[in-house]
Amino acid sequence: MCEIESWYMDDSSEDKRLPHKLTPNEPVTLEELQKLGVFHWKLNADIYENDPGLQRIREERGYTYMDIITIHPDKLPNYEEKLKMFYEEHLHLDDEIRYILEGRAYFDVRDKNDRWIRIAMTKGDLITLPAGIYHRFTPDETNYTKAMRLFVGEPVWKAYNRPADDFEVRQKYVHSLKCS
Ligand code: KMT
Ligand code: NI
Repeated sequence: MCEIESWYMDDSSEDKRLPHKLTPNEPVTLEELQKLGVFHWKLNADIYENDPGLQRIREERGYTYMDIITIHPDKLPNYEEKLKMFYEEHLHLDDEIRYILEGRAYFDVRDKNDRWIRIAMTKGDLITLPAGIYHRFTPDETNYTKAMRLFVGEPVWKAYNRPADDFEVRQKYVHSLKCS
């Protein structure tokens, strides 16, 4: 019940906002995501402004920074351009931490064998993607997400598109997979 739904993607070039499940569907468990360094919490997004559960996670993990981004054609300046950037396969030097307050969206991450896993994020899902993991983001067919962005200290949004295999953060991440 508290699991987020995730699955291996097909490789059709159809609209990225569609689910892209394989036939038959090949689900991915939370344990498999954890082995990739992806962690998930389910929170009550209705009380995000005053939620002791969220507060505890922020304190434990040092998420001092937060802001809120609304991903909708009328709300996000340069919407199409940004979506294109978000869907380019990339990595960051720091963890990417997102908490869905309203709506839905997909995060795609690469597994150990370089296959795409699609993670369906809905209201109340908080996820952390580790520094160095290749990933991308897209709205789903509803085209609406309001998400909290969290960060340890001053945020750095810079994305490095693949290939970034020589980056120290990438090598560290790849090494960490061998030990998990
Ligand atoms: C990223 O770097 O992948 C993003 O910021 C995704 C959009 S924020 C919900
Ligand atoms: Ni990213």
